Amino acid sequence: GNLARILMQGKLGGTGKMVILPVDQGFEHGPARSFSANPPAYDPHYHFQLALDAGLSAYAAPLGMLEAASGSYAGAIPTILKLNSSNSLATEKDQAVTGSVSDALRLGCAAIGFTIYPGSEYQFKLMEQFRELAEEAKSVGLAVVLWSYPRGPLLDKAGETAVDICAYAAHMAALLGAHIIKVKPPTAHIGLEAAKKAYEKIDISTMEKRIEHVVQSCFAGRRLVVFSGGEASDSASLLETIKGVHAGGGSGSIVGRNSFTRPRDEALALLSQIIAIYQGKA
Ligand code: FBP
Repeated sequence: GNLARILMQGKLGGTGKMVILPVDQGFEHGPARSFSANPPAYDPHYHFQLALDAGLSAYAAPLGMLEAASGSYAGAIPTILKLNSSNSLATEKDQAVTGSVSDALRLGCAAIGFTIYPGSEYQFKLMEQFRELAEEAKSVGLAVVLWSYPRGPLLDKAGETAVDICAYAAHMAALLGAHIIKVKPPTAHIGLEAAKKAYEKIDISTMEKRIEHVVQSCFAGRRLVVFSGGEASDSASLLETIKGVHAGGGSGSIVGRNSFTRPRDEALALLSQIIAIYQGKA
């Protein structure tokens, strides 16, 4: 059904791997931080066209972004309607519900997307909101993508990507019933004191090993786990991380800022290098 639409789309169609373009950063970080480096990116049409021309698997965005271009691009590429959003003016580690399953159906989306912040003081509310929306989405045949981003009083910046915290967040996303689980690339340190002993026997020395561990934590590899691109960085270090994701058995990448903050030609070149990694050609 709809999960297959994502897995059959674009240059990675049929490989079991995917590269997704997410453009919710305008909401999360503000328009200038997101789009001023490459002004054509202020236009919602730009992102559909970029995802299509790059041969990506899907495009994810909040309601207004999809609506503003759906007249021209409906059906051209599978879309993921992001159903909740945060913003940089907020002091809480929380998200507002900003779309519905019926919006996703009306716009012909393949999936809904949702963010939880495990560790935040709002985590249980976010999980309960997700449960309800995921149940509704599945009942009408939509796929379910969950961004699981640890955040909150217990975690400093390093703790948010610590390998044990990342694997824990990914596992909770699997338990919550997500079809596609989205986390940040894990770093080689342990965030939760109580987990230290368990990690004495787990190899977390390389990105490949850490990815393997996160994928194993998602039902022994029975779920699709994709890793985000992160803030704009140099191509070499991004590609290095993505090679680790591929080697460790990750199902793909979600690359937002590293795509649309670059001029279009550079973005297309970088995305084709990323796709080549997942095709096993790099
Ligand atoms: P990027 O590739 O730009 O990191 O996009 C992935 C993403 O999950 C976006 O969907 C989201 O807006 C952003 O990262 C959130 O990042 P952060 O929580 O670090 O501000």
